[in-house]
Amino acid sequence: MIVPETAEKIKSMEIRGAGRIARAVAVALRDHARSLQVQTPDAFRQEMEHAAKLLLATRPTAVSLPNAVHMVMAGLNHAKTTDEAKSGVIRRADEFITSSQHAVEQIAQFGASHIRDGDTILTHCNSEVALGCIIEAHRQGKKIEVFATEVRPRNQGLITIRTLNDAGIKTNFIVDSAVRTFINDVDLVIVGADAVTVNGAVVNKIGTAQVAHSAREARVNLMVAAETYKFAPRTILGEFIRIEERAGNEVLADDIARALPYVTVRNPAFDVTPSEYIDLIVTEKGAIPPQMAYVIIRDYLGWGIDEFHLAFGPGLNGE
Ligand code: RUB
Repeated sequence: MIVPETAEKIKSMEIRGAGRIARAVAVALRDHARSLQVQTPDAFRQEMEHAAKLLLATRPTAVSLPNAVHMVMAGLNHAKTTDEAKSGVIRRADEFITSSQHAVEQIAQFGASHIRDGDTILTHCNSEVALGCIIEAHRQGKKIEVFATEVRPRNQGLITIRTLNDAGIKTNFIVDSAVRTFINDVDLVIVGADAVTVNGAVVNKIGTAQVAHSAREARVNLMVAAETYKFAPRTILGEFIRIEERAGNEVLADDIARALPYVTVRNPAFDVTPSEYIDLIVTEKGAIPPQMAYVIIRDYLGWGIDEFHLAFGPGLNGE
């Protein structure tokens, strides 16, 4: 049962944020593998693929989701018996969960080193890793202040300000459209990512591109905190990241909308910030300029590399 339940929670956003989604998916696949009572490795694989499909269909944008599924399902490779397949999946899932938690901690350390004593930071949406950097800087005794946006329509900013408040960090809560007004008071913008493409563009909560635009105009640096499993291997092949568009009633109540027949509500959940607006992407492997996204994909996301070889021949490094 855990798979349909997890899928439903991801769809409804009870489980949300790219990293948490990825870990929830790994847990669901692991527990599903544990509970399966099938006789043959083929039947086991079929059941696992069915579960993976259900999870993959929940939200289309966060690349951490297919990356996590792929890493866990790799546990099936070379398994000759059902027991081998089962233990392979369980081991891969546990490895993913542990390395994801470790990545979040590592990014907090690296990210905090880019925050100076006295900095005012602006963040948009609710990113576990972006907040990790801010909280770590505060823990190190740096005197910082934060501007956090409201994040219409789902108000993820409320989660952000609670977390910052609990950490004892001085925080200003602003509506999304006030970013331009306050950007001159800000030293650094830190956001998370749902996906990073091969050309260093970052897909994140709707409004991030506007924040980045304001930051660039005001000469304020923008740092993205993103684990390597948020990088999108298939963008090497020219694939686009699908931007989720959610129901209009998240923005406008149905009864109001019904009375406005000429009005259509558009509700994209994410937008794309081009690499020119990004100064640094902090990953658990270190901080890189966005132009180096290809290297992260090549070196740390093995999957799909065979397909790249088929498409392009040997990699740039001659492998
Ligand atoms: C969440 C969002 C977050 C990223 C990164 O969108 O855009 O900035 O997922 O989060 P939603 P994290 O609320 O629609 O899921 O750093 O926690 O992985």
